[in-house]
Amino acid sequence: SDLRKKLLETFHEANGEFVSGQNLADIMGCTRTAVWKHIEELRKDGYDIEAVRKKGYRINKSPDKLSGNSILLGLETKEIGKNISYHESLASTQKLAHKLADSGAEEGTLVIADEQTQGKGRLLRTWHSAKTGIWMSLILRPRIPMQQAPQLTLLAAVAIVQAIEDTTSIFPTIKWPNDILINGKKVTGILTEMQAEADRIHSVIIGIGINVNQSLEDFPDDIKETATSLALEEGEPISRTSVIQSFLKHFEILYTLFLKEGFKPIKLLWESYAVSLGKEIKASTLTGVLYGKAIGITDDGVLLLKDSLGEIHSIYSADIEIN
Ligand code: BTX
Repeated sequence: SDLRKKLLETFHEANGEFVSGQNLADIMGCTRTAVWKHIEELRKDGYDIEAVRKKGYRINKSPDKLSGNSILLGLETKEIGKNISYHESLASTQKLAHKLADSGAEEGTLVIADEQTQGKGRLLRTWHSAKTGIWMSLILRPRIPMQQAPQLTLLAAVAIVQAIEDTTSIFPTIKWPNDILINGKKVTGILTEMQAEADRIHSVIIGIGINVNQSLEDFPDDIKETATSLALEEGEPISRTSVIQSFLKHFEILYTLFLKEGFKPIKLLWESYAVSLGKEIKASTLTGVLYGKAIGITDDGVLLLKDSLGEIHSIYSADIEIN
């Protein structure tokens, strides 16, 4: 509500100092009892608000506020995420990441926004990016052959699963190539894009969207049935900062391993989280629809589908439905 917004703004301006109840009542144009009621509401939402007689109220801790500094504080990586470009609102973190990559941003630079107004999925689809999710793009400069870039999508998926397992009691699964599911519903999408020339990679930009503290009403109708958030599954709010820090840590470990030993060790981990393998699936590719059993992924991260005639198809890019 407007009053709540005003209350939060006032606390924000007070910068951690006490604001008296009377002062708050004057600013908000309501009674001190009404102020107290709003304070109770904020407490229920996770704000740690201290009340001291004759001094008033102050906020000690806001729930889940994102900032570059709060992510850096306690971040355990060497390179990944050490350079953060944080914004309250962006059209798309991908777009800005491409721009930064063009102008020489170093490996591990992370672009992150509280909200995206034009979040994008694959194939010109929309990614809904209201506040309370994690919307971020990671800039990498790997010296690998171009055709290996899609493997980084699978690597990122493993790191996200590990981060979710670290920060919640949830065990998510991966659906090839880029969905992370909880109880069959989508909690994360990954969009990997590349800047390259001839066969040299300039940069790989991994865009990641994670639904964290959305409630069901926060999702638009077209995805209410298919999407979920960490908070919805866990039954309590989750700190986005912790999820991001954990993701960056796991990503760096896996990425270092990948650059040294290739995709094989990543593949093993990925398979251990995958739901689609061994199942009957429908794969919609740009050239048509295939039905069959998902029998595995190759060392390159390509999905293998065996149809009813026993023929094996390599699938490089598709949407998968598990039957
Ligand atoms: P995708 O094409 O696999 O999935 C897009 C589809 O997922 C949509 O068509 C819709 O059905 C569904 N969807 C849209 N929004 C959500 C959501 N919040 N939760 C669950 N399902 C949803 C996946 O594309 C790649 C998404 C990458 C998003 C990140 S966010 C940071 C970066 N910036 C940016 O613009 N995109 C990436």
